[in-house]
Amino acid sequence: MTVSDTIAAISTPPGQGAIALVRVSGANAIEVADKIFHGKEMPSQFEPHVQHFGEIFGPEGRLIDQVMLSVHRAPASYSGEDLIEISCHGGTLVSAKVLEACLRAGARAARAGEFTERAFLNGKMDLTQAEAVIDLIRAKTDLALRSATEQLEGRLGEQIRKIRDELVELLAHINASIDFPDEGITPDEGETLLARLDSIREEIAALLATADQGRILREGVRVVMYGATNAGKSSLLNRLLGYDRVIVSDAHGTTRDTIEETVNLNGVPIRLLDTAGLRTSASELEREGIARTEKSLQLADLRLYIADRSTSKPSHFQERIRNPNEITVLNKSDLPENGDWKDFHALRISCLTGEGLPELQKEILTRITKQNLKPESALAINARHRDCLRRALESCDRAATVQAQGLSPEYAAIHLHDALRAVGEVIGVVDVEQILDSVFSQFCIGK
Ligand SMILES: Nc1nc2c(ncn2[C@@H]2O[C@H](COP(=O)(O)OP(=O)(O)OP(=O)(O)O)[C@@H](O)[C@H]2O)c(=O)[nH]1
Ligand SMILES: [Mg+2]
Repeated sequence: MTVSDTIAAISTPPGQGAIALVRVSGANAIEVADKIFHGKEMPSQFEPHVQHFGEIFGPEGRLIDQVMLSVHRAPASYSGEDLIEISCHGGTLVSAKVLEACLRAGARAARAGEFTERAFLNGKMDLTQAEAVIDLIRAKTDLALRSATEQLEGRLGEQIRKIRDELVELLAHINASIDFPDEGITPDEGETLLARLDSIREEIAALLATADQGRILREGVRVVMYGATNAGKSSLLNRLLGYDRVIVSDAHGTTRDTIEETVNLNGVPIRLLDTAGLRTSASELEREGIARTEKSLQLADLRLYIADRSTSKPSHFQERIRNPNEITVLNKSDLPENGDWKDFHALRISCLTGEGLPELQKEILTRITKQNLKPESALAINARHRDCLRRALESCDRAATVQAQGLSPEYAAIHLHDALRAVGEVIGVVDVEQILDSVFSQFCIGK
């Protein structure tokens, strides 16, 4: 596949900064640079990857800025095409004028993610690596960053290619037995074929099992704090965040809406939700808040039930505590304990003094890690990969069923072709056009 036109964009975020970067990529990129750059040499004569000082001139020959410009020749560039990078001064207007000069000299404005899309189309990276670029940009914690870096290095792509190769080989055996039944070739059949298929299914299932980890690293773990009014939920949010994000007061029903903030616990992004306190005699407004609390509880990965230990224990409380996805927290340990809580097994904290907070943070991490986070394995698929791999697994299952039923191998072959297509979608080797848009539209312009 070849892409002919030349694109340009400001690659640095909008706003003021010391430097802004304008990128131009495509067959005419160097020609564009020659037109607008004035220095000791023409960009077309530059040694690749070396920055050169010069001036950028606009259409009427007016000086726009003093810049550093480097030329990266195809295929040794990020996009795999001729690529120009212009570092100009970081004002919003300056970079916009430099971009405009590039556009007037023959480039067109790039769409979001188009530089990375070209890198993919030019074979510089597979689709999982392109997606890793987005993850890298969005990563909020070290662990998420490590996962993105490994994916960018191609670890996921490698695994997928291995599964593809095995499927291709399996299909080859089946086709051989269909096409040349009497030629003296002895392709794998029956049990041997099923055993091969089984091992492929296991590999796909193992990758699918990393989906939860992927979601957590990309989106964070949803931890919802709930409980009676005035228990100290909002105080705990502020404490864990380290600043006064939400209003705290001794009035019951202070928080009316759900409020979300992200905190970083040992590299795991935690999306902490503060909710409206639960009570029955409430205004309509407050009832809406409570309805939202209940909705967010349904989506929680982990719940923190917060109770005020200086008040009596609510009825029906006992049943809740055995849930592995729930931690019971008794707040206000600086106050005398109500007799109801005597010998009650729960984490005791004080948002006032900070007592018990490190233990609570540790417990949150333990619960999450037990569920589905394996910090030692950074491989983690995203929702799109999961969708492809699920379909692949289903097709493999169908192939196994028809094979086990002793039906003609053509039937298994049909399902295996489906599986092959679904696995290929992960790295972008089939139905490329269709999936490209959805992947690259998430990028920023200039990446
Ligand atoms: N003594 C003491 N007071 C606390 C502690 N934590 C919170 N408080 C007080 O308890 C009151 C209620 O705290 P909030 O954090 O607003 O409680 P909440 O659970 O968010 O309440 P609602 O939003 O009404 O559901 C405030 O006056 C806090 O200052 C604590 O550990 N010790
Ligand atoms: Mg509150």
